[in-house]
Parts: sequence; C-alpha cells; structure tokens
Amino acid sequence: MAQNGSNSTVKLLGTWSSPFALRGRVALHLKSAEYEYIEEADVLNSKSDLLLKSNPIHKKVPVLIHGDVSICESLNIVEYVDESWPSKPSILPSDFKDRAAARFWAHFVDGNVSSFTNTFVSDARLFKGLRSNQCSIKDCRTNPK
Ligand SMILES: N[C@@H](CCC(=O)N[C@@H](CS)C(=O)NCC(=O)O)C(=O)O
Repeated sequence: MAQNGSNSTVKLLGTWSSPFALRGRVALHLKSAEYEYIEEADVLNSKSDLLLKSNPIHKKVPVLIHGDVSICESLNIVEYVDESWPSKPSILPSDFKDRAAARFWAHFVDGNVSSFTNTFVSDARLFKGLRSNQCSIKDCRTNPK
C-alpha cells in the first residue's frame, strides 16, 4: 500500500450540497493533492455503482478512493489525507490533547449539520419542482421532481 499520497490515483466521490464532501475536498486542497472529483448527481435517490461498491455500509458521500483503497466518513478522510500526504501544512494539531479537542468540535458540528443539509437538499428539490410548475407543495413533498 502506498505510504505517500502522491503515489496512487485519487478520486473523491461527493455531491454539491454536502459539507462532508467539502471537508474532504478542503483537506486534499490543503495538501495540494491532485485528485478527480466525481459528483453524485442525486445521492438521496440514486447512488452510483461506484458509491455502492466503495461505501457498502453507509452508502454515503464522501468517499476517498486512493488506489485500491476506499476511505469513508469525512473525518476519517481528513485524518487519512493528513497522514498519507506528509507535506505541509498539517491539518490536525500536532499535540494529542489539541487533536482530541479538534475531534470533539468536529463531531459536535456533525451532530448539528446533517439534519440541516438533508432539509436543505429536500427543500431545494421542492423549490425546483414548484418553480417549474411540476407539482403542488403537497405533491413535491411526497414526490419531488
Ligand atoms: N458522517 C458522514 C455523513 C455523510 C453524509 O451524511 N452524506 C450525505 C450527503 S451530505 C449522503 O451521502 N446522504 C445519502 C443518503 O443518506 O442516502 C460523514 O461525515 O462523511
């Protein structure tokens, strides 16, 4: 397995509305890593074969595909990128107590963000359907276009 992030091809599966996917992208950009970004167009309703294969447990984005390894969960991805790309800057603090604090706040944010993004994504679909007169509010909520 590659010890250095620059030795293998890197792909990140994400979707435009996902702050979790953005977290992975920011980590890769901080390390100036070259990677291919693959957009999941409608991750709530239709998942690509690549996503299902690379994250069979949660079936969620983001997934980092590094060579033949799939890394799931955004915080796990950030730590993996930090450790696999030894170049500066370091993403997590070097002191273990500071790292514990960083993880605490990251988990705290996650606990509050995911319900917000799911509402945001479903409302975005609702407004799209209403704007194009494809459905009434009630229809769009139950069957968004
Ligand atoms: N704890 C996960 C959360 C990932 C997540 O909730 N991803 C959402 C997009 S924001 C998703 O893929 N949802 C698809 C689904 O729920 O089926 C992480 O940090 O990566």
